[in-house]
Amino acid sequence: TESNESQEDRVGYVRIQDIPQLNQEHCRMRDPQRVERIINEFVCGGPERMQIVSDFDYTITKQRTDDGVAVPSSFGIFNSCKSLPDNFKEEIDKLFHKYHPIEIDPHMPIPDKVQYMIEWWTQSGKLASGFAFDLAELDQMAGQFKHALRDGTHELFEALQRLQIPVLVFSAGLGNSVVSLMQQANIMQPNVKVVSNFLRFRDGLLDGFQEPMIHIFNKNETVLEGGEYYELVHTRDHIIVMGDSLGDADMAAGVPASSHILRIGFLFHHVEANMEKYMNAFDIVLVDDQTMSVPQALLALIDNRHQMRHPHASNGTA
Ligand code: MG7
Ligand code: MG
Repeated sequence: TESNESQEDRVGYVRIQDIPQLNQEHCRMRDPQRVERIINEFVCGGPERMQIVSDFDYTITKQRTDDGVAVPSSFGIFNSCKSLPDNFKEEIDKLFHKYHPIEIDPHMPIPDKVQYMIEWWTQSGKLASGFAFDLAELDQMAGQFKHALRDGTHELFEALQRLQIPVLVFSAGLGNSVVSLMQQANIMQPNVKVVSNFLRFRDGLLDGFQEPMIHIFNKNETVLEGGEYYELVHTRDHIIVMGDSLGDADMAAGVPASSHILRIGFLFHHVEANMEKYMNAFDIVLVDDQTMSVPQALLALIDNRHQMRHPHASNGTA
């Protein structure tokens, strides 16, 4: 019934209502028009302009598994290694009970929290010092959770690899666990880079974490500035950001203002209490969604248009 030709009438324009994954009951959007506009920018711009920035813990891994088995965080995987010194677990738990309430305190201003978080990561690194540690034990622990990735993670990473879209996995957790789990799950491909805290060894003994420290409040692209990865992606101005914590929404801070950023937030805990904040921080909020269906659907749209324009393009297997 609309008579005037607008952008929306163009052949190939994608509408939210035609993307089933975005019309599910548990998929919420504060501003669907904005999401629709960005999706069309992504589809028109093609894979060459895309990059993905994703959190790891409870974003690539599930928040809830079918068998009800709790998935440990990347720090948790390390902390449960049996060969750690007797007092380690006790001391690391003390730190957790001191600092975690500060991390989630809804009243304390962020600048005050930053100091505490730096203290926490620093003391944690000090505890992880001065004893021998065999990384094979960490591999063995991490391997137990390689099936705890969101449904569709393999397919998503396969598509990202085929389309040569860089993926930054940005974690304030323990990078060794992240890489080990992703390797054992066969998703640690050449287009994937993990920026996180990695164990450091000195004279055969553990010596805390390598620098720079990545904590929950400096987890954004500004910590990468000038680095190799930054060079690779700074011209890719179409960005999908994925995370399960509010702070994850800012992971692409530091990219040029002209960029188009689509933020996907996985909300699981205290859904009602958190809904408003998540709706404000993320463009798409997925409530208790343990799949990669939404990012997969977006990638499929980009992929399909790309195939139409370049029907003979390499499929990446050559
Ligand atoms: N987190 C931060 N630190 C630790 C630690 O030493 N042990 C454990 N178990 N957890 C820690 O992925 C980032 C999350 O990891 C937690 C130093 C924090 O709660 C943070 O949100
Ligand atoms: Mg997380």
